[in-house]
Amino acid sequence: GLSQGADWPRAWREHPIRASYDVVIIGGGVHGLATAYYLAKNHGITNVAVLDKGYLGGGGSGRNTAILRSNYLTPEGVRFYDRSMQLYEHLAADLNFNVMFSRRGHLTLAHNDSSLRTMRWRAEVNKQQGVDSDVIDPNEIAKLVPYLETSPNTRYPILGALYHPPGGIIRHDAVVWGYARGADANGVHLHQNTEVTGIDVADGRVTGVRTRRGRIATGAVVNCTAGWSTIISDMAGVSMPVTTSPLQAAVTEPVRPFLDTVVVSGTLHVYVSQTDRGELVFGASVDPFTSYSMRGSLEFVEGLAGHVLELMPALSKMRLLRQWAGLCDMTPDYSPIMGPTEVDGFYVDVGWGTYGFKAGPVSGEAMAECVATKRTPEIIAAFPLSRFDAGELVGEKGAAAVGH
Ligand code: PYC
Repeated sequence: GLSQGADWPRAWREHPIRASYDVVIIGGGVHGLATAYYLAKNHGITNVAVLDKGYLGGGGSGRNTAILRSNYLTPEGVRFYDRSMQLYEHLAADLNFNVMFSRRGHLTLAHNDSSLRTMRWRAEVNKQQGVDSDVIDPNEIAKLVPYLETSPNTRYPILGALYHPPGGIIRHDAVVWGYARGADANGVHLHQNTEVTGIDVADGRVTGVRTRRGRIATGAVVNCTAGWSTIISDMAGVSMPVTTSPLQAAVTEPVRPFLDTVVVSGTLHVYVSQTDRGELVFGASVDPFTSYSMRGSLEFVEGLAGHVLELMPALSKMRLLRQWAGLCDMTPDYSPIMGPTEVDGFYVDVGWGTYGFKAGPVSGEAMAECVATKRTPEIIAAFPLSRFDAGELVGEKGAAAVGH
């Protein structure tokens, strides 16, 4: 079967590395590729290179659980993620690539009074920003997810849920491939296996990037990495309040479709959705330690299985097929760090915690505008690095899918 595709054209090309580029983007995940795509498409800046030390989409973009939503806690967060949802909605048409966007509703369960209060708070903030989101009761939840254990006699009874109808899932690899293909078609160079080893700064300005394949002269560098974001920023002499923790996930064998919403339980530290192929995709909270390790653990699957069965006892016979981990760069307020830095020409789009994938399109659009116009767009104005010194935090911990 696969040999039938032998003559298919490559989705993107390989080029020799140029001696200089107008913009060098470090990190070939959805953020880096989207930034390159919008630089070319929206601003006509095409002398752009995206560098990745591995392969495109091999980091967080290929390791997340592909959930999309905009039901955040702060007005700044809600507006930002809602713009991403709008871009995701039209992404297949924009990129002429099937990204399999599936809008199916997103439920965040509340098992105690304090989570119910936070859900009500989020619902009100969401509605004020025009985002469809409301608190519903266990009867309504049971209608949406018949296999969920909604009886009041369980260890963690479900008291209600934040229901966000626009939420859903998408094929995360397709998003990466679509942006890569679109960026390539617009003239951007994509360099895989090109690890960055240094960033040259002279008189407070970026002058170039050193890689294992040689030096590139440039006046603009965008750090779109996750996991290694502090290491890259340190190369430019910019330090950031970020710690890195693994987040583990797992997928089951495929079964007939029975779950057509995304279900999240913060108390039980689990979220689950069913893919179009029928697999159940599970995730949890970040591991309780900092590490660059992307190894899965038995402890994680044991905890996950126990928690999933509290929610859906009918799944007890299902078999897990795979588990994996990705790296999450956590900031003190659980919001990203975006925009220019004290080094002229060095921009950051980092610190995504567990929210990075869903922000890919809006981040790319905003970072491209920031680099092209040298002005910070309004939609990311709340997320500068300087906010930690100024004490102007944008607290989004209460909108985390699960407790961290
Ligand atoms: O914030 O929706 C979320 C999420 C899902 C998986 C990790 N974070």
